[in-house]
Amino acid sequence: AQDCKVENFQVKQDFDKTRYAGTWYAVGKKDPEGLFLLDNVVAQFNIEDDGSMAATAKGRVIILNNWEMCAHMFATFEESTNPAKFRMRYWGAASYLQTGNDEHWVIDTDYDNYAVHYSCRLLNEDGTCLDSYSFVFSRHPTGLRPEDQAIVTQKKTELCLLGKYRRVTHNGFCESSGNAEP
Ligand code: DAO
Repeated sequence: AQDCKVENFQVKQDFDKTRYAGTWYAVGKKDPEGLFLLDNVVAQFNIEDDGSMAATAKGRVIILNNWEMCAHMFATFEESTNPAKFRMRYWGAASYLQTGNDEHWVIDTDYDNYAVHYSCRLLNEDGTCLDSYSFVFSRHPTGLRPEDQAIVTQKKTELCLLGKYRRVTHNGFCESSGNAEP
């Protein structure tokens, strides 16, 4: 059944944050209102000494209408009763970057190749999502393996977001030195 109600979205069963740790390349993204991260998005998930999950991320952004830079972002994750549903507090290395506190759900992952993330920022009265964003992550900067693409398409469908994603390119913008960054 496909009622698009956020509370009915299935997330990864028995999510294991230890296996999730490490580098993930965003290869697809459904943007929220007022999108922030454009492309070259790479996230590094870590398990802290206290067992909590944290992340650093880089990505190309445009701030103040016209200034392009590589944003360095930090995030901490608050656990809930569901191991795949976190609350993510995030902020930038520089004060003019975006800060926020979003849902962070791991919809599906095989830990070794692909992951589908989802965040609803605002619900409609009927329980569907008014403002969401979602990342498709790959362990491989080149993209998803063909065998993972069908699974990811199925998950996009279950999130009622099929056709709303764009490809996230990686052209080394955040790897080369000399970018404007704090
Ligand atoms: O790009 O519009 C957007 C939404 C993304 C919010 C910024 C997230 C920064 C931290 C990312 C951690 C790993 C997902």
